[in-house]
Amino acid sequence: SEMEQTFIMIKPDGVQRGLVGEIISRFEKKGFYLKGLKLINVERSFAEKHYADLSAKPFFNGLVEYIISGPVIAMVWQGKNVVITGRKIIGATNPAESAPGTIRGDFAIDIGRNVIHGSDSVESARKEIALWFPECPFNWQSCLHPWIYE
Ligand code: DAT
Ligand code: MG
Repeated sequence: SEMEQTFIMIKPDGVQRGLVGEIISRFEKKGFYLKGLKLINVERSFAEKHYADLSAKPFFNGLVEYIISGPVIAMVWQGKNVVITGRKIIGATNPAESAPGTIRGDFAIDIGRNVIHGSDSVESARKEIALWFPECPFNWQSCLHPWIYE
């Protein structure tokens, strides 16, 4: 899992509230590597595809409206166990239950304004990266690698 990748998206509220630098900083300082990054306005059909698994949920339309309400930051992060650790950095889905110290625990109040998305498994990360980065994530290696990994 040393080369594991995850898809992370800063949602429109995170961008509007100026949390982009803070969020990127948390992933960077942990020791993960940024392998893809873009500011993008997504169309309704694209947002519906991203959240296809939730299409039967009563909150689906509101969720899609929220995601298309402004630009988002789409990213690929790489590192050992980055999928599960990324989810821990982000915190629980409902900010009311996210621990302080997590992104949602520190910066969010309502479940429908929870600032950030992170893939929930290696398999969904693979699908989401293929959807959001058809051009393929950028491949580079940090010279700090041996200072972070044994
Ligand atoms: P997560 O984003 O933590 O992976 P999820 O994939 O279950 O959570 O749901 C995607 C998003 O949908 C979530 O970030 C916020 C919204 N959502 C989930 N459950 C909800 C609920 N019960 N009511 C309103 N919005 C909800
Ligand atoms: Mg999810």
